[in-house]
Amino acid sequence: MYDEFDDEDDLNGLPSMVHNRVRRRERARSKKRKKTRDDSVRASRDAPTVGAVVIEVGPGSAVAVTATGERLSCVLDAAVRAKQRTALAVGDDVVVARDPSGVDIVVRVGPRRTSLSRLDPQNFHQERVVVANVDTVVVVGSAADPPLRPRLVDRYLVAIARGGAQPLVVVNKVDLVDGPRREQLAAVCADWRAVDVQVLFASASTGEGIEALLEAIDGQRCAFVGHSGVGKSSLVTALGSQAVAGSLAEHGRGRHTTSASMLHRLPSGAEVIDTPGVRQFGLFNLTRRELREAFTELAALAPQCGFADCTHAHEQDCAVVAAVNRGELSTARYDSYLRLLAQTKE
Ligand SMILES: Nc1nc2c(ncn2[C@@H]2O[C@H](COP(=O)(O)OP(=O)(O)O)[C@@H](O)[C@H]2O)c(=O)[nH]1
Ligand SMILES: [Mg+2]
Ligand SMILES: [Zn+2]
Repeated sequence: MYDEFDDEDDLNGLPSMVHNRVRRRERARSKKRKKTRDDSVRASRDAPTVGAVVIEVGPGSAVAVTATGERLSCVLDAAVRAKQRTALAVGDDVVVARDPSGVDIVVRVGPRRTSLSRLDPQNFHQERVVVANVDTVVVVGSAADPPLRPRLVDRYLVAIARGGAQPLVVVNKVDLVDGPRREQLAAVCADWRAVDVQVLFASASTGEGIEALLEAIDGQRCAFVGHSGVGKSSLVTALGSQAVAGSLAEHGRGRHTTSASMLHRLPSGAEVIDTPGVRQFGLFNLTRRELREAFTELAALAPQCGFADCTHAHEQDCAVVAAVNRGELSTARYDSYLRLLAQTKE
């Protein structure tokens, strides 16, 4: 379960200092939570309700926007709060009760079209939904500083396939690399293009690729995900997003590091959810079937394998292994597959 870190060498064990800091923060947060839990929020029965979309989530709270553009700072009903990590995410359609006391309360979360979820990095038995109801998940990597992590991209692609959204890979910071390095990166990206995943090269600094990115997400709601420091927030800004005023982020949190996912509306009409950078991205309860379905290039060969339930790992007469050996399948993708296979349940 721990080898989800794979090629992220620098992340192989978070330094304990960071761990402790995270724990201290969590403890402080849960104390705060306890304080508010007792005056348990319940909307009075006759409170009028309104539909809204969640644009930001905090501990026990959320900001949601109604169809008419009204921004509501909400608290969460006890039932929603109890399962907050899976029950509520940016992009969720919610019903907000407007209590006569002046408090807005999220009382229901609507069904999801799509979602993206991961293992909770603090608790490997817990799923955490990152975003809901997005059309496209944009997996951002960088050409350098930090270097591209193809195995992390592969894990995201599996998570996206499970959640039902479309994937798009963006390699940002191409201004930092020269021609030959660019060609190497293009060769790495060919693996994804070969399985029909669109890949764009971009630079939030020079503006390269920004038009193409705007076009690719035109009219959609999308989420930007990826490792910290790859330039997700910079890309969102380059796409023309104005900082969202009056949001949770203004209250005592850092401005330069994205600490919570937040939905922005672009001048083009597209909606973009900027998410905090991750250090790790693990898959929650991945099944072999989901894994097979996500690696479409392997699935296409499976009918030619000797065993109907071939896992393409150690079996005799495996068409996938044969294709890898002949150089017809990417060894990098096959390696990602094997690493994930080792983490599946059955
Ligand atoms: N050279 C270069 N630097 C960039 C580019 N995009 C972002 N950066 C820098 O990379 C750092 C991290 O960017 P940020 O947007 O905060 O990354 P995030 O953590 O993914 O949101 C910042 O110092 C940015 O100025 C780019 O296209 N080229
Ligand atoms: Mg950011
Ligand atoms: Zn096989």
